[in-house]
This record gives sequence, structure tokens and C-alpha cells, in this order.
Amino acid sequence: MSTVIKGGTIVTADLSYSADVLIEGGRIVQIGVGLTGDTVLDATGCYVMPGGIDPHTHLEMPFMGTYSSDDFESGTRGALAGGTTMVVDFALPAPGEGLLDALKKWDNKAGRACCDYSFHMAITWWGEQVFNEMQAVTERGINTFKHFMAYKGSLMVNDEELFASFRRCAELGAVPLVHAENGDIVASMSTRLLAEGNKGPEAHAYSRPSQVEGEATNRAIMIADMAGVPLYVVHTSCEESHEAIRRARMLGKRVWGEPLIQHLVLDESEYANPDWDHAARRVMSPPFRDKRHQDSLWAGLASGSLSCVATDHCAFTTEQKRFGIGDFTKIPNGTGGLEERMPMLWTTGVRTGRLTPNEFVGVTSTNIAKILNIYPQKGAVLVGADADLVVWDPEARKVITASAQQSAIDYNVFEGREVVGLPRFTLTRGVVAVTEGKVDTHEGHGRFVARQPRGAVGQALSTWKALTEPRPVPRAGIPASGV
Ligand code: DUC
Ligand code: ZN
Ligand code: ZN
Repeated sequence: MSTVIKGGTIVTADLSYSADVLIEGGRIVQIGVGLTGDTVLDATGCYVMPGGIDPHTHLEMPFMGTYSSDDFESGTRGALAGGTTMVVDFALPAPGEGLLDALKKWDNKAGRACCDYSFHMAITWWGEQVFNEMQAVTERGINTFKHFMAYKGSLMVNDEELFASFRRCAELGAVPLVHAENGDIVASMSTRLLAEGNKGPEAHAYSRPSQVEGEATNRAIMIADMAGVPLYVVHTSCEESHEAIRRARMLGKRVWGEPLIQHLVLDESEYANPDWDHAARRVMSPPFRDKRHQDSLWAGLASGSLSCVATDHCAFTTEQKRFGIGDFTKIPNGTGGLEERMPMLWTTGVRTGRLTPNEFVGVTSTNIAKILNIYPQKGAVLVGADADLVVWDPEARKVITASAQQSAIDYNVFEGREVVGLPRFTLTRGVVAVTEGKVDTHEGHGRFVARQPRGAVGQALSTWKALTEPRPVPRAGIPASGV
């Protein structure tokens, strides 16, 4: 059985052109004009693009005394509804738990996924077992390791542990990821805010100003440089962090930054809303920022200093958020966005002229596929690539509302906003999962996507060599440098 997508304009990260796409066995087998197939999908007036890849989700994650409420079924159903055809979730070992044991748990949960998926492995503690198991994890097809520089007392690792883990990543050809916020300062500010009687959700934002993110991003970049490894900075939300990434890239370092759709669209005024539930539903880390930071993120996406747009989808119900009444530090951190990422970015990015359609494809799909080393299996419209595709109707519109969403939670942080640009069809390995808003997904259809290590990286590695190469031994009276 074959499927042909007819009459659309193919839009990739590099170019746009009119052609049909023929699919067989879950893959693209031909691209050309006048193609025929058993099933025809009409793409007239639409763009045919690689399905989105969300590199940052937390589905059914144990966190802050509860579990995030979207699991791999509802989360990936929402993803497909919004044009995303692959998610990368975080396997999170509890402190002291082995990486392979954690991976087993995530394998089980992800068995319910409706679209393809992969994992990053979190390094939440350090020891010989972690060091050894990192190799086994890479052999299982995971080439990225996440480090929390915040969440002191639970997930946070210190600088010594960061350096050791980054060095291990360098040896394995893996890429470290960081949640870059200075956890010591956040903890200290939170204690003080609470002591001064600031207990509401607005204090969450006061406890994590942009400087804590800028400082941690700078520190992580320097540690990665000394370890001779590239670095991926998740949820880049502010100018200070973006500035550090921009500078590092200008100096030839491989550092990537990932803004979230929430930070691009929603700002800190959400926390000033007098409705406690409204503000608490928007508590996430890093918090929403002001327009200056948002403008910086948009500029970074357009100029290429920032690489991917993600969601950090970590959805909690209102009931779960209310664990933090009377103490903002107990509000589970996280917001949803999987279903809205692509339509919202199209509406606020492409329709406003901030991004071209090709740049949209780059930041929602192709760039991350390249960083994760799965291009062109994913992130491409090319013969041989997986038929993870979205037929995008740039004129279709809807108003976002929780009552129509796929997510399991009871509200939507984008409630009431109109989006223009939606999938006419979403295909996951050739199977049509969404037709004009009608979702027809299959639990368990998703497969794990293995990712090979990227291998040694020239420039970054040379820093490590320079630091570790044997130096001339100074002799008495003769300066080693000859100066
Ligand atoms: N930030 C969140 O808001 N939720 C999950 C983890 C994180 O870093
Ligand atoms: Zn994070
Ligand atoms: Zn996250």
C-alpha cells in the first residue's frame, strides 16, 4: 500500500519547491511531479514539511512529590495533533538509582507512545556506577546526558560532578545538556522570600531572576570547554543566557540554545494575575520573562545563535499545582505546550515575519535532528527518510481551549489565543494520525529511535588537549618558555 501527498509545496530547512511525495513501508520512496499512489492526500494550498521534533518533554515524570499528568499516550497524541512526530523525553534516575534501571522504567512507559521517541539520560548523582553505565547507555542508542544545575537537594549536581560527567561525555562522543540555573542562589533567595512572607506564585519568578540563568549558562559553557565537549543548553529563556551562548558560538565553540514556545509567547505579567490558580499554572523553571528577553530569543532564532524551539512539556493539573498553596516552592514546576508548539510558533513567528517557513522547519525539526545525530532519518523530506510529515495548512485557524485539547490536564496556558496555521494531515512513519483536527492515533505505534554518538569534536577537543598535554619542565634558572 502506498500513499501520495499531492499538490503541495515541500518546505525544508533549506528550500521550498512544488512536488508530490510518495510513501511506502513508512518511508519516503519518491519525490517528483505527477506521482500516483493507492491513497491520495490532497495538499493543495499546503506546505509539506518534516514533522516536528520536540527535543524536551517530561511525560509521566516523578517530580516534586507527584507525577506529571501527561503520559506517553496523551502526550504523543497531543504532539501529533499539533504536527510533532517525535519527542525526546528525559529518563530520570532517582538519586542512587542506576542509569540502566531508570532506562527500563522509561522503556516501559514509552511503550504507549503514538509517535516515535527517544530519551536523554539525566545524571542526577555521580559515582563509579554512573561513570560505567554511561557507556552502556550510549550503546543503547542514547547520545545525550542531561544535568540539572538547579533543584538543590534533589536533582542538582555540583561543578565537580558536572566536570567529571562532561569529561565522560567527551570520551563517549556524547553531548551534555544542562538546565542552567544557579541552584544555590535559587535556594537562598527562596528561603529569604518565604521568610519575608512572599508565599505566592509570583515569588517563584523573583527567586529565579535572569542572572541565575546567565551565570549558570556561562559556567556550564566554560566547564564544557575545559572538558573538551560541546554543550546543549535547554530552555534558554533570557538575554544573559543567550548572550553567553552567542559569544561561545562566535568563538567557535559548539554550544546550542533551546528557547521554549512558552517563553517566546508568554511573559512575566502572567504571575501578577490576582487569580492564584492562573499564576500557579504558569509556574515553571525558568520562569516567564519580560519583553526584552523575548525579543532577544526571537532575534537568536532568526540569526541562528539559538537553534531549536522546544516545550519542556511537563503538565500538572490545577489540583497538583495547589500543593503549593502557602509555599510557592512546593508548586510543581512545569507547563504544557506539546500540541501548541508548532501552531503557536507559526502564528507568532512566521505570520509576523520573524521567521521564514524554512527557518520554522529548521528550529522545529531539522536542527535538532542534526544535533541528535538522527538526520536525515528524521527532520528531512528526502527519499529514504521516515515518512514523519506534516501537511501544513497556513490558513487554517482555531482558538486554543482546554476543552478541545489532547492533554490530560484541565487548563491550557495559551487558553483563548487564536492560532493561524495547523496540520491538515500529520503522518507518523506513513500512517495518517491527524486529518483536519480529527485525531486517530494508535497507542504503541511509536518506536524508540536509537542515536549513535556524534564522535569526537575537533575544536572543543583541542582545548582539552591544550590543558592536558605534557608541558616543558622548567630547569633551575631557565624559564620554560624561553622568555
Ligand atoms: N522545569 C520545569 O518547569 N519543569 C520540569 C523540570 C524543569 O526544569
Ligand atoms: Zn529544566
Ligand atoms: Zn525539562
